[in-house]
Amino acid sequence: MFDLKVIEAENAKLERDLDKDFDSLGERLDRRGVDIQALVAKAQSFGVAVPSWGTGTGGTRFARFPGGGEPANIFDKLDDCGVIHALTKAAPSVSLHIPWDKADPADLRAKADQHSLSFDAMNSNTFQDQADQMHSYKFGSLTHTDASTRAQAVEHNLECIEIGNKIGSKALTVWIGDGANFPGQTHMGRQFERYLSSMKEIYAGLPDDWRLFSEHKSYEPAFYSTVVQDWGTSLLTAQELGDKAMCLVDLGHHAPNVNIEMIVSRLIHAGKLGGFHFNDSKYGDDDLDSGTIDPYRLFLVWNELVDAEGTPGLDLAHMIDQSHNVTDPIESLMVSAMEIQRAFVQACLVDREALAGYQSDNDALMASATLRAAFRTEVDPILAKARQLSGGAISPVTAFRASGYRTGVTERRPQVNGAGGGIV
Ligand code: LRH
Ligand code: MN
Ligand code: MN
Repeated sequence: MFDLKVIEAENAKLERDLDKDFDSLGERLDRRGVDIQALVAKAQSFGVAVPSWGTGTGGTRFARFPGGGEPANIFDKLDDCGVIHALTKAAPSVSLHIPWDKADPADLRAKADQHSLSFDAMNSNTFQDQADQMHSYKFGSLTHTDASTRAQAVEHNLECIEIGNKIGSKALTVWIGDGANFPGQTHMGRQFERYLSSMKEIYAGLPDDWRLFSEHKSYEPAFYSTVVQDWGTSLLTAQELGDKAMCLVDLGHHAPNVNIEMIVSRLIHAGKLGGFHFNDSKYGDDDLDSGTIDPYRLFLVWNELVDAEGTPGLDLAHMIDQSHNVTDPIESLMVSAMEIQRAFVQACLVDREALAGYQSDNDALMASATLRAAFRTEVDPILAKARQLSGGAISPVTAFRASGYRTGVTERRPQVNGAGGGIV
């Protein structure tokens, strides 16, 4: 178990410096007419869900190099998520992946309660075959040409809803790898129609207070065409299904240089933005830690979200979706949660009145400078103060390392063999 006393002990070493940094930032923000306490409250209100699958080393299709104390099952994963939240106070929920995390719902709830965690969207998996499965997804799942294979994939999604319902989740995220590797391999129109009709069956099984998220991705594992390849197809799907169907944007699921913040803006306009999978990427679906490659893009996405705050019906599910190959997953997830929180707080700093004025005056230089002024503001003391006030660690990574948690779980949990590929 994680020893919470370490937080107090580590915080005691950093408190004085934090107070000085906080006061000095407060003074500077005051000159800009910004109340630092209001920003602390904003930071404290922030939460992002941790992906259960992110707590283990992901690996690539070439290799997986597990670290010590890899979680052996969902209960270990929830223990790790508990540590992430205890230290950052920014990750109060977990997103499960079925069947990877399949377990007795009562046990899942009990373990989550132990760590004051809740469950965000459930994720179905019809992109892999499972050992006990009758029909293969090699040539597709919800869009397969064979009706029994489609029915099996629909049934799996309904089971995810059933499990989720028992543990307090309120959404199902559907991402499928269906597509084609060769021109001519599939009839793109008929394949999409099969997708819509399968999704309608899933939608019909959705409880009234649930939402169905469709997640797009441009390519991989299909390399010529993908059924739900972009936000256009995702939006068509959500519009055809009904009010409870929304689009989920995974930041890594776009071609390089795509203007993701504009996609966000369009989906908000359509009333169909449901949630995010946060991560960062350089080339494709790299699943790198949030804010490590292009923090300005993350900020620009948050700028759209903060701008749209208060839009009727806008209720976003914020989740991380990362894979960690060379870092301690707990540390990476903590840093990512804090980077996403940082982008949110920086976006709250945008002088929106001034920006609107520059936009209507066509003052491009000052409009862009207004955004950068917010992005360049060092908000570390705000984030650290928010954590401290919420009972978290001023410096989560330092406290985690001081806790000896990784050494403890390395001794307790079975050693994992690195042979074979990893989770995509
Ligand atoms: C697909 C994806 C999707 C899956 C997860 C493991 O690339 O982003 O969200 O559920 O990875
Ligand atoms: Mn994703
Ligand atoms: Mn992905």
